[in-house]
Amino acid sequence: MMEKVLLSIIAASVLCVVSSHVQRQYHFVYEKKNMTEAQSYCRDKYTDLATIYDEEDVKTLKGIVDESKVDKTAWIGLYDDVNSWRWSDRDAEVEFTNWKEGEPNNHGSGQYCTLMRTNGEWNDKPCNHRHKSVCSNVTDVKFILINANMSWTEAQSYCRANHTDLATVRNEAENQEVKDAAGGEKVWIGLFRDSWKWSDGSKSSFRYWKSGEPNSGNKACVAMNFNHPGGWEDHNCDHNKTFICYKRSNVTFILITVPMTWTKAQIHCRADHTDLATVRNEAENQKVKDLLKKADEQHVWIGLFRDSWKWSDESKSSFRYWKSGEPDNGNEACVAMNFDHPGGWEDHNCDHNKPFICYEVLCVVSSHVQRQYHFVYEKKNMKEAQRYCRGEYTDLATIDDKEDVKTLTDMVDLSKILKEDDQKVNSLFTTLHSLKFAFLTMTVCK
Ligand SMILES: *[C@@H]1O[C@H](CO)[C@@H](O)[C@H](O)[C@H]1NC(C)=O
Ligand SMILES: *[C@@H]1O[C@H](CO)[C@@H](O)[C@H](O)[C@H]1NC(C)=O
Ligand SMILES: *[C@@H]1O[C@H](CO)[C@@H](O)[C@H](O)[C@H]1NC(C)=O
Ligand SMILES: *[C@@H]1O[C@H](CO)[C@@H](O)[C@H](O)[C@H]1NC(C)=O
Ligand SMILES: *[C@@H]1O[C@H](CO)[C@@H](O)[C@H](O)[C@H]1NC(C)=O
Ligand SMILES: *[C@@H]1O[C@H](CO)[C@@H](O)[C@H](O)[C@H]1NC(C)=O
Ligand SMILES: [Ca+2]
Ligand SMILES: [Ca+2]
Repeated sequence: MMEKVLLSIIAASVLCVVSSHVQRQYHFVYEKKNMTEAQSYCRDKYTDLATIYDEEDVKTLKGIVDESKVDKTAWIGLYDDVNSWRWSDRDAEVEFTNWKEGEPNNHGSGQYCTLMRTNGEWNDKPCNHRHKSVCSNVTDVKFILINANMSWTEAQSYCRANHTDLATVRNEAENQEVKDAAGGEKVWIGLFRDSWKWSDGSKSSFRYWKSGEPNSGNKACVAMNFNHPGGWEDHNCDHNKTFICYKRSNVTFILITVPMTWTKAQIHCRADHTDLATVRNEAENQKVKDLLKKADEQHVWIGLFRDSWKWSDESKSSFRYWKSGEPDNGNEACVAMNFDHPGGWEDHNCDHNKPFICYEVLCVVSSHVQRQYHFVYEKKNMKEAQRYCRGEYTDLATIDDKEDVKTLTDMVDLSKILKEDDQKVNSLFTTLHSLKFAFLTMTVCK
């Protein structure tokens, strides 16, 4: 039996089950592999490549290593995500780039920000270098030169406070506009890279670089050097090295036999245990299977899910305000607000013509976008509405919280959307679905 589920607590938290207090067991593997092979091996046999949270962990590793077998260095889970370019004002794939030949080269391993050269070509540079910058200002003139030397981060704060954000360049024409605005200066633009990451997705900000490291642009993987007591070095990912895995210790799976929806199950697990079960390898899968056999259950929820709803402007807002019983149709891929039912959301056929809401960016204060909404009472289908909003304003309305819903219900002129079928306004699109029954939960002991 299929059952619709509304996911109000969403994606970002999927990987963050593991808190820094979770006990981890480190395992050295003295067989040499390159970083990707080492990663697969750790994920298969343990949990992942080692994540390191503090000096205590470094000490633990130095204590258990067999130095005669490591040949000085061993991979840990840290790596430089060299392809993670993003614009300051949006969280979306970067489409247009204008790199100088040979760039981005991450020279010296510390180049995470983008400088437009005087000829309009781009180069990655260390973010703490001081340059002039170009902001975008969506309310007035498009691009504005800031004629003071600042680090990239200072320039970003300046642009967000006084304009919209550092300049986003979406095509050749905009590149020319920014170059013109720069008036012959080298300038920061909004492109930056989210650089060092842990293989298991955890957020440890602990670093233990050997002095002078990281030091080379094309070396994106990290090894601990046990000759230099545990200091970290960047190395080529294709080198074969011994490596360190960790195992999240003592994960206990608990079977709950009370039937609930997936969302209710998730809330229950987060309240009483750690989260819905994450099944990371064959061994854990077997543990789950054994539990099911014992309890004579055939279907259980686990923590994996898909949230396929996306906002037109690709922003990541996880706020949902479905009317109860909605979304209720797999073929209805667009979302309308129903102002009869104050602001509740319904899924609708994207081809229907409805009035709609656009927004434009007023300003961005520390990544919170302030929007001005505009109701358009002329009826269009979703694609046409999207085209219209992108032409006249920024995009179809994105709604971040209840405050926004209230703003919209206060603003709407109901007399202009008279007929029953018109009391809805387009804004986002796509489908989600799921299963049911008992579920598993997971505890991670300290
Ligand atoms: C900015 O830095 C450049 C190069 O370091 C320097 O020549 C210039 O005078 C500085 N400009 C301002 C406005 O401080
Ligand atoms: C905004 O601009 C003013 C005037 O140029 C400047 O003094 C202020 O520091 C800027 N704000 C930020 C946060 O940089
Ligand atoms: C840029 O935008 C801000 C509001 O975000 C506005 O106050 C300012 O006057 C605009 N124009 C210029 C030329 O700075
Ligand atoms: C690691 O080795 C495998 C197989 O030998 C190869 O396919 C992969 O590209 C290598 N990875 C890196 C990062 O060099
Ligand atoms: C790493 O080891 C594999 C075989 O295990 C080998 O094919 C490969 O050439 C080695 N790579 C390097 C860079 O030594
Ligand atoms: C795992 O947890 C159980 C009880 O929760 C405890 O008895 C056992 O000692 C733990 N094992 C390890 C390896 O920490
Ligand atoms: Ca560079
Ligand atoms: Ca290095």
